[in-house]
Amino acid sequence: MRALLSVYDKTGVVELARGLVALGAELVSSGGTARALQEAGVPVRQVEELTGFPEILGHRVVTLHPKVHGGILADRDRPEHRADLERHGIEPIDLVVVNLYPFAQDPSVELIDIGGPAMVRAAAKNHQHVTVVVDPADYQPVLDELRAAGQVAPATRRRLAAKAFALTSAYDARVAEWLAQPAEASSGPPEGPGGPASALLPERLTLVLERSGEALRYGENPHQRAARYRLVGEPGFWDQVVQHAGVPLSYLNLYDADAAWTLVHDLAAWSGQPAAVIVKHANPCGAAVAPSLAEAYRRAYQADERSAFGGIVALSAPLDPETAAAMVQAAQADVVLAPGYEPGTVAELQARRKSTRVLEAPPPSPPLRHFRQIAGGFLVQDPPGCRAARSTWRVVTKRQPDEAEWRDAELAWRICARVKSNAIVLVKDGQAVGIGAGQQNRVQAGEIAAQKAAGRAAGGACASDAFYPFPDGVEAAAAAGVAVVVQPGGSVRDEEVVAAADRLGLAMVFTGERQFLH
Ligand code: 93A
Repeated sequence: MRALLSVYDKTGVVELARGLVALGAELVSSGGTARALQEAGVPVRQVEELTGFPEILGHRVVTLHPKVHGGILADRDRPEHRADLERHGIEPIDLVVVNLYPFAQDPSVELIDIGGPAMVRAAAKNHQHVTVVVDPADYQPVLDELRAAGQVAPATRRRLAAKAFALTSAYDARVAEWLAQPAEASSGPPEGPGGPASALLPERLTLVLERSGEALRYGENPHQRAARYRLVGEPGFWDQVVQHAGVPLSYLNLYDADAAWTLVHDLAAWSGQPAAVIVKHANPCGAAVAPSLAEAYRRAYQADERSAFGGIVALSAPLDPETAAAMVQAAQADVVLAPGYEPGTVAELQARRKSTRVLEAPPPSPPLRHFRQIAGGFLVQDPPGCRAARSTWRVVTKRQPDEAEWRDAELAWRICARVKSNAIVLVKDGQAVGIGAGQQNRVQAGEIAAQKAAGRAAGGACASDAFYPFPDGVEAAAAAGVAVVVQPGGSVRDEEVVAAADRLGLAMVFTGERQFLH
């Protein structure tokens, strides 16, 4: 057996090489990989010994040679291929181990790998005779198969070939996306909200996705099939989440947990305090910040105890015994997400309800783009969320908010940005006391919020995700007792709306930024 190893990421390559040598394989490697193996005392031939041709153009041409590609592509079952090998002194290559220049991390012309994908595609094409390995996670399973059976099974070779083509197509898609940007915008990574490159949406988007794990039990409803996918070559957020207890995650668990985790981190980062969020049907029904996590949780729960049943609870800090004790006294949760768990707290949650999914998660990695499928295509936009900061907001009433009112207004606004439209959020002292979500008119969203607040919004803040088209919404906010209203502004009737706020003794702040969410 002859193996060709050419890897940018040298993780695990020495162990793989040792294993292959122990099985009697001859190793051939490009410059850097050969050096790494030699330093580890593993016998290896340089590619240039095989080809009789040195690396040229500062590593641009290393393995691009008929002696390499002939050795990979030869169909061993065809006499004319075997004759070609013989005539040109080409040695067959049975195993190709390659990983590519990290173009995605630092896009530049020099990091466009040419020789690596060429070998990967050649080996994948000839998978009937050649094994291609592009992922260090496959080193051990391949070694195991070789040890057990003396060869890699045809089904494994086919699976690895499919993985290899998925990798090269994802790789080329990134290059194409980068090149489609004008040169001055493409000096950094291809995406980034707020960055110069994001001024343009890419002309072409090729997403190569792979299923992560087994299919989910079902989709939103039992008659819909579902699975979670991630971008090829980029282990996603959910691949790093550790489940400590509970039954497997469902489609809706993942959807709601994503909303809860994003919001709780936003609130904790903004406030500098522990935060807790409870989500139902993708909308927060409770959200609070407080000096302690237990207090934040209690206040998030008390926001809407009825809706919290079976909800997704997200905590910004590791679960401590006091918070766990509060949680087991409250309505049962379907999912709990936290950055960690103090000793005993997982068991306490489990004792409350065995099936609750208890998840330990890293900080969220917000998507760079937001996709929605419609008939015949996709809508693509920048991800939702707050961009404008308080420093750019404008008080438009005679009355100015005091500092406590400002804080409540900011919190109400941040929560409102994560509630499906039309959304009205009432906040008092760091706690959402009434959340009106997903109504087709703003007044009713306000009525629902006020009804849920049941008098608790007095002296607090009201946020509206879009402008008030009429004074009636502001009158409803005043009836709920709030002291300040925060909204984007921009209605043709702004003057009437501000006059109503003045008449009602409210402070009103314009953010200049709408927060529709669907
Ligand atoms: O510059 S290349 O496009 N030209 C080549 O001929 C070539 N052969 C292998 N890049 C090439 N490679 C890449 O070099 C591999 O894909 C791998 O990422 C890296 C390994 O180089 P080294 O073994 O010298 O560290």
